[in-house]
Amino acid sequence: MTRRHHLRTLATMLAGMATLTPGTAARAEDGYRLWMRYDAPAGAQIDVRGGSPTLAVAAAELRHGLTGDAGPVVIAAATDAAVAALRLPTAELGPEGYLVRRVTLAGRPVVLVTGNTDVGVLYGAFALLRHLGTGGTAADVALRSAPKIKLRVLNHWDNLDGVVERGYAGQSLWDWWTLPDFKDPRYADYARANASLGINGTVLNNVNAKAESLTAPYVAKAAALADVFRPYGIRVYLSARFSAPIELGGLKTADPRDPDVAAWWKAKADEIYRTIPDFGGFLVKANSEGQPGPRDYGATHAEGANMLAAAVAPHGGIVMWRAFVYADTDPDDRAKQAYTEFKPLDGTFADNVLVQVKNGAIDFQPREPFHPLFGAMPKTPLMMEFQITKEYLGFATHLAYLGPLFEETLAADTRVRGKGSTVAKVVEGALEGHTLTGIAGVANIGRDRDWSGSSFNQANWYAFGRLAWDPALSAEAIAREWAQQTFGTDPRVVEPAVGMMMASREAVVDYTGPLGLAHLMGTGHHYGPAPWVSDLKRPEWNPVYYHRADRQGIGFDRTKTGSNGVAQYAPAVATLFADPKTTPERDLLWFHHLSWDWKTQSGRSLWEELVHRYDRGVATVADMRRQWDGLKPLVDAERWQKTATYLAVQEREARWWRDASLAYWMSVNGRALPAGVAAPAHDLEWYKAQRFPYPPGNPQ
Ligand code: GCV
Repeated sequence: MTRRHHLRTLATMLAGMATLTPGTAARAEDGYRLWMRYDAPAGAQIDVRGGSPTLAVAAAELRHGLTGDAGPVVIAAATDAAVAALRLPTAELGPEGYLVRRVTLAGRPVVLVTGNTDVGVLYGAFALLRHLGTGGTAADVALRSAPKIKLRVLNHWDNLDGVVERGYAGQSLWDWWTLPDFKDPRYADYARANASLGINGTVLNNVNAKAESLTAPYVAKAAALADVFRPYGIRVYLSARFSAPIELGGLKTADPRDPDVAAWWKAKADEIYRTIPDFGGFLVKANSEGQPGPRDYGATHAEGANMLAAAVAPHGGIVMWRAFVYADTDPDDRAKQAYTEFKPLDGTFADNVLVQVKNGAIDFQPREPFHPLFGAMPKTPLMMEFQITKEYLGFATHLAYLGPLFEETLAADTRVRGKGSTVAKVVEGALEGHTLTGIAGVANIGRDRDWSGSSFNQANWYAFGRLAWDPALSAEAIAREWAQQTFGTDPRVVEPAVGMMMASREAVVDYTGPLGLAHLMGTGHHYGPAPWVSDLKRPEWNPVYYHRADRQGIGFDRTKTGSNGVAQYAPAVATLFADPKTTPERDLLWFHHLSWDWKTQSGRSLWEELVHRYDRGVATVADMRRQWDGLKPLVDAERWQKTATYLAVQEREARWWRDASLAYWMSVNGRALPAGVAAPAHDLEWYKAQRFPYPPGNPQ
């Protein structure tokens, strides 16, 4: 880093820390402080050994969050002479791990926070605060951890005009207009929150990218953000529009095999690195949903990715190349297309390319089986892409804790190298020995005062970060530690909150698309139910493409008699998915088209089971509401009220999903509802007639 950068970083950091000023006065509980609600009076003794901006922010964080009761705390890298003399087992911590424990330093008992780098120390400081915020004490502290995945990255689908694609928490956090001059103090608080989880990268702009984000003025704006984030160990990345050499460079082509195109990207990369010396690299959505890409020129995705990779390689940069592709020209099952296109390219990507794969093969549905590409490209680092923002799970208003969704995917067994070949091991690189590894989450962050649109949405940001650090953590344990830090450690609040969270995602699955149904939402905005839609231009945009319901049955046949999508999984998994009797019931209609009379595990017919699950989903939300009502005396008024109001919206909308779906299924199968089941509130035509102009997150 140049001296100029160093000074700029320090200045930015100090400006940002204005918002960190500790205070004991009562604060509005508006959610701004996220899970970092430090109310500690001053008095902590923090001894910082070293003078980097990163150690300075670590010390500021501890001064802010610790009471004097913690006793003296020393923060220092393991290379510090006094720390090195202790001969602690720091070697296995790697470049980002931490060790926090009681030691005697220069004859004085202290809590030592250390790591091999200053960023490791910073993560240790946050781990200490988490330990104390979840009921631990300084007396018993003994923490040690290192991240299992190297790149832990947020993807912001933020447009340069401030609109966030699929964003439900207000405008983009990045005020591109006032950058680079004005560095909103929120940028530093954003960095603090991410660093507290170990998130170490952020892609600032939408994958549906504009070429302008690569122009000098916008690179300068990105550089200003990079300066704020740097002390927190966070690198900045940009989404690159593949046709930028044409749009910005005046070239006639963006063909990756054209030397002028390669030279343009190389010069562009050099220019970016002059401004942002630790720039992370590019994220690319190519030949997907209308975006330009190498296929426009008959070149492969690997040729496109490698050309960009060569441009950033001299600077240590990487390329994250998305595998989210499906084409209107390809009549094959949409769920098969990414595998068909990418698997043959295994082994042809440059060393600094990761292929970024969504958790499932369609598109972030409330439930999808794991993507068949995981395990299928052993020679290529596959980066997981989760969606933290709830495009298909009720936007910001529905309470849906995504920890169980993330956990379910990471724990899924690909069986490619025998039992235990989990998706997590693929992503960690453990299965095939990759050292370049990554995980991305599409951010749910905006300019709303509470960052994520609701208190409970913050838990999804939190859970993503914690699982990115360690995919083996349990979703429930993460929910508990989040709730303790967010609402306080009183078990009368924490336990019901955790219970609500753990039931919530399954409830959304139940009331939107039980038993493996998916993609049944409204067109474009993706708000609310519309399983009847069948008139959109591309077949795979229509919900009827996915459910295939008729008078006899329902579901997408992905076995040999259908698209044979099951064959994309390893044989041991394919065999299970090929038979409806061995397919997990949660994925039944994803893989099979079955009679409405098919007997499910409960003994109910498929039709009765569907109805049962829709009702169960609505009932779970009603129960969540009751539980939250009971917490009124124990939660601050502001956060309690907003959550209560949102839960009421969720219950109303869960009923709407259930009623509209059942009305439609009955119109298709001609069946009556089982005895005692409530009829939909309206007839099908009423549901079909609903219109929703200007919903959030859907750029017009
Ligand atoms: C950024 C889905 C979303 C799009 C998104 C796309 C993607 O189709 O609806 O808004 O575009 O996924 O992941 O590229």
